[in-house]
Amino acid sequence: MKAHPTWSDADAERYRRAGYWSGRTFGSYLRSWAEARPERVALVDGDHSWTYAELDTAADRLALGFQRLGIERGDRVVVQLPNRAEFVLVWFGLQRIGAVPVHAMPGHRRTEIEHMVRVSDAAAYIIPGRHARFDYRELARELVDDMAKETAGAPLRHVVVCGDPGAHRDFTGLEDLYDRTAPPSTGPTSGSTPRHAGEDGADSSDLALLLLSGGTTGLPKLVQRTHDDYAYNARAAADICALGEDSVYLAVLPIAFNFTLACPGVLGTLMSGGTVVVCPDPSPQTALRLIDERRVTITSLSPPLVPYWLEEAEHGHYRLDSLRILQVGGARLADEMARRIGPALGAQVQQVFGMAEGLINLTRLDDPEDLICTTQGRPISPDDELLIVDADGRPVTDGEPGELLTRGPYTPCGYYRAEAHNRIAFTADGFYRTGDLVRRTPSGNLEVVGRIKDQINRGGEKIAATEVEEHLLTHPAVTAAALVGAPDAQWGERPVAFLVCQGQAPSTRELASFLKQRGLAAYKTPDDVIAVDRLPLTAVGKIDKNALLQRLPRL
Ligand code: OOB
Repeated sequence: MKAHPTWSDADAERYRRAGYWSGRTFGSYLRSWAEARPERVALVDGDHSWTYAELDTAADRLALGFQRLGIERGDRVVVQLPNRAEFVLVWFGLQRIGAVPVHAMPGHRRTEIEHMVRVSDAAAYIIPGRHARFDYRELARELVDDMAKETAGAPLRHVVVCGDPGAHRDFTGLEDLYDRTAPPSTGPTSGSTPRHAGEDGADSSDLALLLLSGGTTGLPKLVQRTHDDYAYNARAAADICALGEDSVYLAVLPIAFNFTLACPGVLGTLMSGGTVVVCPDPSPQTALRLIDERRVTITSLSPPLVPYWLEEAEHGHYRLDSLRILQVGGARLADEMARRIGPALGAQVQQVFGMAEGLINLTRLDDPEDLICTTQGRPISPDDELLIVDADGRPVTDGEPGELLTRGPYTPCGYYRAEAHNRIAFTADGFYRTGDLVRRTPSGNLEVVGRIKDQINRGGEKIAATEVEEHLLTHPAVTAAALVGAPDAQWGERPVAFLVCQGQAPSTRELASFLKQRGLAAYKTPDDVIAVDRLPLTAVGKIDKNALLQRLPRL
């Protein structure tokens, strides 16, 4: 019996028969890639590189270490690593034993991590030591100690530090897990030794990873992705981008982000026999230098980074002629910005409208220029089903805007352990309600024209308004709160809090430090605070956020 809701048997059968679902796990994929091309370079990080054979061996050795810790098939492990080769090594090490990485972003803090650990009932939490002036060991320490004091629920059993565990003697260094005595892998036929344990134990319909959804109501939900669906996601995207052995993918955005990992990203590149280059920071200088030095052919960005890249490229310090595709997605790219990319970088822009929940839309490399610059692409699978509906759930006339609902071979039919929410987020016949307003153009490509979900998209980073509002309400001076997305030239939108207060309203800075104290990720902090006497309500008594948007000072 599966512990997670999934596709109907009939759909699963259809997707298998169509060849979308390969019946393979990521652990076994890596083994077969290593057999097919052992000496090719799979991964590059700074001066270090790993061939496919070395990546396979590293995954085996880490898998053994994880097993020694007591991590078993099906166990969930919260992974919060920045862009370093270790992300990829750890990810495949977990896959090899059938454990399930739960992807946290480097910017997440105590609130988000605790939520992910609790919902997934995680056996372990994997962190860097210090990174970007933040000590993740301190966060882990607090969490472990607080959870140990509780009588109900399982404690967090292990913290693994990719770096120095410091004074925390109960934490494990990733280095110590890495069993160098294990012989290099010799292929799947030697599968009786412990280092292969679990490799084939996992089933392709099992959970392969849990992704955090952008969230709309309450706390963010976890999206359950299986080996079958996620591998198809990566492969279908890789085919559309025509990836092959010569492809070199630069991972600029966090690898933990679905876009960077599998659209086609890291996994699509490895499936195609290409090379993944890890970019340690998203600054245009670092990224463009790596494109030059490593002859990068494809990379992905969120819209706010694009102008910085174009500006840096104009200096002409770098050879960028290897770059074929620049993917941009996560938030709406302005048409004008899209038009500037080709001439400035000499690369084809590809718009990507995707979601952790599944559906990915890509503009095609041979779409007319105008379509590429003005639409957000079309689905990657012939079996992605799309409905565009009005407020009553009725399909709109083609060309009219409406909410996008979707179902298909890589869009799971429910969130992890969220029965009540699933009944709202999915229709009775398993369509996911995206909350996005789209319009289908005559070409079949989609244009994202707005959103009906209560979410703020800050340049690709998603902020669930209600989650932040609940934190705001815990401030002693605040009696009512509403978070809205104000138009912003750089970020597309930025979070602004309207507060009704007793006495003096907190300043933006005070509020930022208050929310930091509460362990909320910094990107969710309101950029501005506006004190009001009361919040306007709609006819049905909900906070009228459109009316609040009208009250924003003009830019
Ligand atoms: C990606 O995934 P998430 O889960 O962080 O966010 C999904 C939401 C979408 O529902 C939509 O509201 C928005 O982000 N979005 C876009 C967009 N791409 C995503 N809105 C307008 N234009 C676009 N191009 O953001 C994601 C996942 C995989 C690939 C790319 C992006």
